[in-house]
Amino acid sequence: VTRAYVGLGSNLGDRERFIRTAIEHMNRIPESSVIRVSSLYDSEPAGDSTQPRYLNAVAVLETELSPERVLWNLLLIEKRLGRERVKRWGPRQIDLDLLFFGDRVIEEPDLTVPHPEVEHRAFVLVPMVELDPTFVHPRLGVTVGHLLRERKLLSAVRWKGRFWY
Ligand code: PH2
Ligand code: MG
Ligand code: MG
Repeated sequence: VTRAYVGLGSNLGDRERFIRTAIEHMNRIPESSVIRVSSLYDSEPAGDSTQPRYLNAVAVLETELSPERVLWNLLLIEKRLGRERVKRWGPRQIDLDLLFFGDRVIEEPDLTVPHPEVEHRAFVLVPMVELDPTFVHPRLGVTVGHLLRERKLLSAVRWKGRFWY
C-alpha cells in the first residue's frame, strides 16, 4: 500500500462544494481510501493572476493501485464534476493533481511525480506541512517543512478552517 498525496483546487462556482464532492469521489476509487485531508486554504491565483482566487487542500489517499491508475481515476473525477479544459493554468471548477506517490520518482510523458510545481507553491506546501512537515520530497531530498521555510511563500495563502472529513 502507498500513500499518494493529491492536491485539490477550485476557483469557479461553489469552491468548497467541489472540493468536498471530489474527496467523496476519491474515497470510492477502487482499492483506495482517503485517510486524511488538510485544512482548506484560500490562495492567490498562480499563473494567470486575473482569474478568481482558489480554494486549495491536500488529501492523503492510501492505495493499492499503480500511479497511472490513480491518475486515470483523478482525471475521471474531474470530468464527472464537469471540468472543461479550456486553458492551461486558467480557471477551473476542480483540479486534482497527483503531487506525490510515496517516495516514487516518475518521469513519463503523461505523468511527472513529484508534481513539478510543488516546491514553488505555497498552496501545496502549506497543506503538506500541516499533514506531515517531515515528509521528504523524493527528487529534492529535503522535507516539505524545509522547502516552505526556505522559500518564504507563506503570505500567499489564508487559512480557511479545518476540513470536517
Ligand atoms: N492551479 C493552477 C494554476 N494556479 N493557483 C492557485 N492559487 N491554486 C491552484 O490550485 C492553481 C493556481 C493550475 O493547476
Ligand atoms: Mg494544478
Ligand atoms: Mg491538474
